[in-house]
Amino acid sequence: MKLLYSLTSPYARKVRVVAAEKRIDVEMIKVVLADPDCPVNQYNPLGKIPVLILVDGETLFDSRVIVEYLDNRTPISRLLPQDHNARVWVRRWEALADGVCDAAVAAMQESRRAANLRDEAVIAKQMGKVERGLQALNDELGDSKWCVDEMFSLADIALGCMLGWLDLRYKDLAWRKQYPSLARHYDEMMKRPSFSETVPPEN
Ligand SMILES: N[C@@H](CCC(=O)N[C@@H](CS)C(=O)NCC(=O)O)C(=O)O
Repeated sequence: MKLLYSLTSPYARKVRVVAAEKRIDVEMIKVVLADPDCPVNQYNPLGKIPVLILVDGETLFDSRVIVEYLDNRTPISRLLPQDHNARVWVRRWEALADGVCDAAVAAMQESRRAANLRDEAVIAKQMGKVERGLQALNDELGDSKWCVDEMFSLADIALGCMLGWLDLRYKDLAWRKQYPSLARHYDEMMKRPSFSETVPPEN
């Protein structure tokens, strides 16, 4: 199996952390999306990473589908609970964490447009999603060590990858100060090699 990824993609990081936690060997193929020869469109019509290329040549995307596939490949370190309710709850955390990332990416793209094309209302709308999402995640986590049922799961991985990406792209956000439960959770995540070894580099 091969994974098309970049070092800075929070969605690809989610897959990399899952593969490491479950000790699944995946050949990592780093791509540069801005490169005109980037192969991603051949494997995902949406032109997005991550993409998992299976041994028979079939491809899987997006990150939520890939992590489910990997979690079912081996019972080692189950990251999606077997219990239906707990599983739905984990997926809800993942949807919220990924959604915060989606909004933060959209705000960043808008803010990079030339000043005469930039729409501040779009940025404010997207940043509203980021702030409400972070507040909800912080409140729901509260004093718990892990997001769902005091068990390490995909919910924790998705949350950590989103926060790590905010650290990279939104240095002024000061989320640690505003959301202490998230800060504590992030420190806990950093104790895991799967997470600390995949921190996105400055570039
Ligand atoms: N929902 C998707 C999001 C993937 C995504 O947006 N990836 C970004 C990189 S971080 C990308 O490939 N962007 C290229 C584009 O949108 O054209 C997932 O979870 O995999």
